[in-house]
Amino acid sequence: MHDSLDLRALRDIGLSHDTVQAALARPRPDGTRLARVIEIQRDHLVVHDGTDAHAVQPAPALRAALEHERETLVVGDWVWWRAAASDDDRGWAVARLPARNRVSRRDPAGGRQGLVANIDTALIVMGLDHDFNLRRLDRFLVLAHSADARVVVVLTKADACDAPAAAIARVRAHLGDARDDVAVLAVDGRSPEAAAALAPWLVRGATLVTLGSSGAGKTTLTNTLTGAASHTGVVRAADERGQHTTTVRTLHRTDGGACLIDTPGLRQLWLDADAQTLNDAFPEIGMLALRCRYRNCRHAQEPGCAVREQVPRERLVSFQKLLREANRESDDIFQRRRHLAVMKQRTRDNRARHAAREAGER
Ligand SMILES: Nc1nc2c(ncn2[C@@H]2O[C@H](COP(=O)(O)OP(=O)(O)OP(=O)(O)O)[C@@H](O)[C@H]2O)c(=O)[nH]1
Ligand SMILES: [Mg+2]
Ligand SMILES: [Zn+2]
Repeated sequence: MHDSLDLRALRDIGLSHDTVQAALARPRPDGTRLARVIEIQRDHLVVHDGTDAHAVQPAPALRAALEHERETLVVGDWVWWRAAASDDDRGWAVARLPARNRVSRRDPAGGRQGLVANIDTALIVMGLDHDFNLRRLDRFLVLAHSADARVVVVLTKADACDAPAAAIARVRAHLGDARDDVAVLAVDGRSPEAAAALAPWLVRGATLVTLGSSGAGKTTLTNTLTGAASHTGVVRAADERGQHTTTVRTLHRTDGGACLIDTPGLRQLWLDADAQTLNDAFPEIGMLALRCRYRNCRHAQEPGCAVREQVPRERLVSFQKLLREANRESDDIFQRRRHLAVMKQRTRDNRARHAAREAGER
């Protein structure tokens, strides 16, 4: 099976060791080849095999399996796909491989919306203009953390800011020593120097994703990192203010051979994170809590609270807000799911009764 997989070409599109393992661990559907989902459109997907892009549709069986698991294909997924009989037809995505990680958020109905999969590094993009917001940064950090991705905070529009170094220092002070795994840079996203600054993460075969609010400069940075050649691949639409805004997630290749997924700004970011993920994303709070006077300290009014003494206030407020949200969300979601299940059963019962009556009348 190794022979029939063009590993060299597939590595160019981000094939990792885990995915090879996953591909070899189960039978390969007849007549299929491996490719990566690089774009999702309303009525089809685009997959890439490292050499060419192909428009495909999810096969009915795959569609049903995903629906059953309440999942969708996302950009970055790996699939087995089968070419169409004629060149004019679309091929079929037949099966999805297990992903090494997934970034997802909650949707208003309480479901889980997958954003991207198989990521190494998240570029959290924040503009050094009105976009700069440490609490929003914390939110994106949790999102990246839930996928176990490395994080680079990219402060864009450094050219339009008086003191980019001071902004970097503010972010660093906010995150503290416990998150020294997070890199923080300030760039002009339009300048080639941005590519040089990000070079350590843009290694061949690595997959990166841009995260950040609308207008932060994600697509500008993506265009700089991928060179002019990929501009045509960026699907854009003018919004009500006549600005270009990204509407779909698309995987691009950078000049150095990394894969970069540009995402639309997330207007509402409901985290798909439980308390454990939050504790992992704010490691300093758990560590310091051991030194609070009271074991069940809530780091609110209690005397002798080491967390309140040492964690920057804004960071602690972030944590507490996200924690409340995580707890409330999980309650809500279970309630909504139960409600949905009851409604579905009722519909099924009604349909069955209806069918029985019709059969009786015939
Ligand atoms: N001066 C300056 N302008 C920038 C920089 N980065 C982005 N811009 C401008 O900011 C605006 C928004 O940039 P985009 O790259 O489209 O923002 P985005 O994050 O992709 O936005 P969405 O697609 O809506 O999520 C554009 O007018 C860019 O030219 C920068 O580093 N410096
Ligand atoms: Mg964009
Ligand atoms: Zn405390």
